[in-house]
Amino acid sequence: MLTVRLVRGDIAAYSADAIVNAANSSLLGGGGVDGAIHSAGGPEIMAECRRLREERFPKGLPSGQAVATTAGRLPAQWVIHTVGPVYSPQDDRSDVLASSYRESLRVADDLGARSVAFPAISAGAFSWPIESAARTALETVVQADTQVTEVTFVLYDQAAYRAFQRQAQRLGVTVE
Ligand code: AR6
Repeated sequence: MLTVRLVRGDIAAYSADAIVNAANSSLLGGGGVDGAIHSAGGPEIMAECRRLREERFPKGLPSGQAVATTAGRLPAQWVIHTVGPVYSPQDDRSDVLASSYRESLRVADDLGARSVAFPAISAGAFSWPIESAARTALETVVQADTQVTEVTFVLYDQAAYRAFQRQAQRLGVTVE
């Protein structure tokens, strides 16, 4: 049974078995969630990201996929890095966005993580409209086949928090 929670705040400060980073294909850092995670988590996370690039993803992590590293100094045990799609009004990339959530949960299952915190993937620098981002996020996690028992969406601002509340209500998803 999956419990879904909505909270406002900084995901880097959130305590869960695993937190999800809205990364880019380079895995070598950026702004938004990515910047917050690397700056609070310390250099160990980046060192592991560099190794991943050298050993497993020489061309970068494709969008819709996910990979885990240590969480360094963060309260979480692991960071799961996923690359969401850049929003395009001409091209429906919702399946790639859904895949980022599903693949992150699959990696969480491999780690044995039971609680996972997600940001609103693609809804910042990648320009995904927040209502649509929230709908895909919620519907994908509730339909996922996973051993994870707690998913928390950590939303940075009130607008995102409200959008997740509205979409949960529309989809009939109970949130705490
Ligand atoms: N905690 C929780 N949510 C946050 C935080 C935080 N500390 N900071 C921002 N958000 P974004 P993307 C919200 O841009 O759209 C990076 O440079 C933000 O308001 O972090 O997937 C990467 O390196 C928005 O609602 O991720 C990539 O290049 C949501 O989190 C690129 O941005 C996602 O915003 C990825 O873009």
